[in-house]
Amino acid sequence: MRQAPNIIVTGTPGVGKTTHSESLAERTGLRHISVNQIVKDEKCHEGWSDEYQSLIVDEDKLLDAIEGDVKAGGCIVDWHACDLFPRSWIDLVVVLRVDSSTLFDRLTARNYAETKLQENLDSEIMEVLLQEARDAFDDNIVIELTSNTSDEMESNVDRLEAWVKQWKLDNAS
Ligand code: DAT
Repeated sequence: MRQAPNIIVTGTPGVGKTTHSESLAERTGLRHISVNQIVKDEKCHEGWSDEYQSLIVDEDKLLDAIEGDVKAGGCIVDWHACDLFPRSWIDLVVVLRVDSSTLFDRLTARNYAETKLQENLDSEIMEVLLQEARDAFDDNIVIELTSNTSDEMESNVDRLEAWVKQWKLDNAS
């Protein structure tokens, strides 16, 4: 049994996964696992895709790389995909959402190329990652939070911190 919960923070690039995960890790002592960073550091990829302008992730290698940490509990897994993680590993899935205009501004600030920017805006509008999370995990562990403003982020992190505290009380051995 885990002594601390595992949380996935997911959503379209630019919604605020890293910012939320770092803040929540600081407040709770949970460990932020930036999957992007692990893919690069542990070379869990099969090279670069020109079409998607991103690394082609080797999912088996990635799961092997994080399995030990995640099974021990207390991890915040920050990535734009969630359906590859075994259900038994995960206690809560947080799907962050933003308005299109906000996402446009954030991805433009990151110098995203036109096609990649449009694909991500479409993905957010079509709720692709929310649907993916609902298909992959029980509905009662998937929550959708908006991340347009700093105030919203603050209240999201407050809420998640309270959830972690309650999980620990409920699961104390
Ligand atoms: P992601 O990890 O999902 O790609 P991020 O955490 O790097 O996103 O955030 C992208 C940018 O948007 C970054 O400059 C911080 C800013 N940001 C994120 N969430 C925000 C929020 N709720 N309010 C204001 N700015 C936010």
